Parts: sequence; structure tokens; C-alpha cells
Amino acid sequence: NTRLILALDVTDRDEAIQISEKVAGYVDAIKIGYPLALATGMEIIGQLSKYAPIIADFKVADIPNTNRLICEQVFKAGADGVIVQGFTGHDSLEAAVKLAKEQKKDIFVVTEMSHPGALDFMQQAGEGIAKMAADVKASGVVAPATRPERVTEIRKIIGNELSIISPGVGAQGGSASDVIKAGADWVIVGRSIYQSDEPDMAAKKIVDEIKEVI
Ligand code: BMP
Repeated sequence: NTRLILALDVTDRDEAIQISEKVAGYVDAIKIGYPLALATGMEIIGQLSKYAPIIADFKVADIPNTNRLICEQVFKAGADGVIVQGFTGHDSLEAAVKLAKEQKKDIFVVTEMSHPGALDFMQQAGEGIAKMAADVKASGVVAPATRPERVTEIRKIIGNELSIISPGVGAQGGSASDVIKAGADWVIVGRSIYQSDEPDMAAKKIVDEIKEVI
């Protein structure tokens, strides 16, 4: 385990494959989202899954039935995990988690996001969402590396059964070692790796930084 997840928000298929090939040895998973899937089509999930498990970040936020239908398609495309929003409430989360468990896949629930605007409304809901994610037995939550103290709070709420995956390191100002110390299990890093001239070395540097604090 390197405790690093690559957020691969490029929009070119060849570039996505080249970067994945280079960093495969340094990451535990590759997170892809709308930018790459909309640019290349869903088959990119199958193409990248030979390098690392794929977490599909579609921030699913719908009624239970639609959540289930969406997750079904994403798992069918070859993803190992799906990220869903938590603000939709317990029934929507439950629908996604139930399907994931049947297929031995993972659901990660967004608690509060890493950008400044998350303070407008989202943060007030974050702890309630974290509790709900634990109640429905999701695999983990997404919590902000830009606010390590919130990661510590969320860890207290969810206990040790759920994982915390944490974006906001590098380009958004968060530090990999600080958020791991605060209680995250994985850091999610995008631009600092895929925009680097040497993505493999950029990834290695983060992995080394994490190793120093665990
Ligand atoms: P970057 O390291 O380039 O900032 O990328 C972070 C990734 O994590 C992006 O894919 C972004 O959409 C995602 N993300 C985030 O930054 N904050 C959140 O709260 C939730 C996310 O999914």
C-alpha cells in the first residue's frame, strides 16, 4: 500500500494511458471522473483498470433507484468503486451501498468538499453525512485534505471500519503528510502529478512523504 490515489483529470486518452503506465507502481488506485469519461467514453475505465483499481468519481446524487441504476452501469464498465454524494440522505446511500456489497465493490461518500465554497453550506452537514456513511456501512468517505482538522473530526465519527480518502493535496494547498497524520488512509492527488513533467517522480515524492509519517 502506497496510500496514494491518482486523480486522473486529463481529457486525452493516450495521455491518460501513458500517465497510468508511469505511475502504476506508486498508486493504490486511479480516480477518474467526468472530465476523462466524458472526453473518452466509459471504456476508458476498462483500459485503465489494468494499471490499478479504478474509483469512478461521478459524485452520484440522486434518488435511490437512480443511484442504483447509475452504480450498476459504472460497475459494469469495470470500476471497483464509485464516489457518491452524501447530502441526498440515507436511502440514496443505502441503495448504492447495497448494490456495491452484492458485487463486492466499494462506495465512498463525500462528506464535505475541499474547496472554499464548501464552507457556504456543506461543512454544516459534513458530520451528519459522515455518521450516515458509517450507519449504512459504506467502504469509506471523501474528506478534505485542505482542512486536516476536519478529517480528524470525521475520523472520530466514523471509527476505524471506514476508510478516509482525501483530496486537496498540492494544487489546492493541502499537505499529504499532514492529512495522513490527521487520520486519512489515502490521499488523492491530481494536478501535482499529472501536470508534472515527470509524473512518476512526482508520485514517488508524495509516497515518500507519506512513508515518513506512518
Ligand atoms: P487536484 O489534486 O488536481 O486538486 O485534484 C483533486 C481531485 O479530487 C479532483 O478530481 C477533484 O474533482 C476531486 N475532489 C476534490 O478536489 N475535493 C473534494 O472535496 C472532492 C473531490 O472529489
